[in-house]
Amino acid sequence: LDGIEATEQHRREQRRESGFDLVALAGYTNAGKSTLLRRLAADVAVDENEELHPDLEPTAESEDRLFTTLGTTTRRAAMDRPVLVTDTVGFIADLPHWLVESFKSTLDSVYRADLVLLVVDASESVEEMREKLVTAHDTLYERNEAPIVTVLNKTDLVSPDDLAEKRDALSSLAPNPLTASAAEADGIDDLLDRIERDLPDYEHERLVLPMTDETMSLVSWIHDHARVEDVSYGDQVTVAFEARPTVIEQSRDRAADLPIPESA
Ligand SMILES: Nc1nc2c(ncn2[C@@H]2O[C@H](COP(=O)(O)OP(=O)(O)OP(=O)(O)O)[C@@H](O)[C@H]2O)c(=O)[nH]1
Ligand SMILES: [Mg+2]
Repeated sequence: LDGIEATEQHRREQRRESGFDLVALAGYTNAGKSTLLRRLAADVAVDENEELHPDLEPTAESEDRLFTTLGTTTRRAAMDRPVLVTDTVGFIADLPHWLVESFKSTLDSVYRADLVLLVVDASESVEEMREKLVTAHDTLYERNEAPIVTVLNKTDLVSPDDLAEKRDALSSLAPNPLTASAAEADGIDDLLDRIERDLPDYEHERLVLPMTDETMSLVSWIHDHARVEDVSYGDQVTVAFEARPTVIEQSRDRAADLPIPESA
């Protein structure tokens, strides 16, 4: 698993540097994430490493299915802004306690996403939906500040009245949700618009750093979290980059914490 994780992390970093925003699909198993991904995707697959699990049947038992999307599928979204959408492992209700931590470690792409689409099966009862939303939020907020957009999927299975009722009942957990039917390709354009609108805007920053040992680790942190435009080394290190506002704030804090070299 470590190997897969390292490779995927490397790939994500390359994509981020080449200017892509990362959107992750999260939610319980069977919510419709993979179906939705196919609807959101531009025609060309960025990569599909499904060959990692060539022997898994779609009907495989849930223990196997936990890992079916571990070799994740990532596709470019069908929109002008360069956005990649990544499918993830579905949460499983009543996951045994001992499995929870290893499950969370498979959510790396969610934790690094710029925006999370939390997909919920709207044909389930309000109680079920509520419980799943609460658990999903707990897991997501633990490690990521990215905006979460809730998608009530499978609207083709729910009457308009029922749907309105469910929206109301869940409004505090899922304010402003989107509704979609991935199966019938309904609501997809609205979803793409919303992604475009809710992705945090990037801001420019230029940091001038003292040349110390710790500086290099800050520069590599910036590489991991931002789109680096230019780095120049002299008596000082200058880094110009674009990043989300929270990343810029963090980079400034880290820069302020750098030790000042004695010769300065
Ligand atoms: N009626 C209906 N069925 C849907 C819709 N979206 C997905 N499905 C069906 O729901 C089932 C699960 O869909 P997937 O896209 O595989 O769900 P998933 O969230 O990727 O599930 P995991 O990979 O197990 O986490 C499939 O049988 C889909 O055909 C929808 O909008 N309406
Ligand atoms: Mg899936």
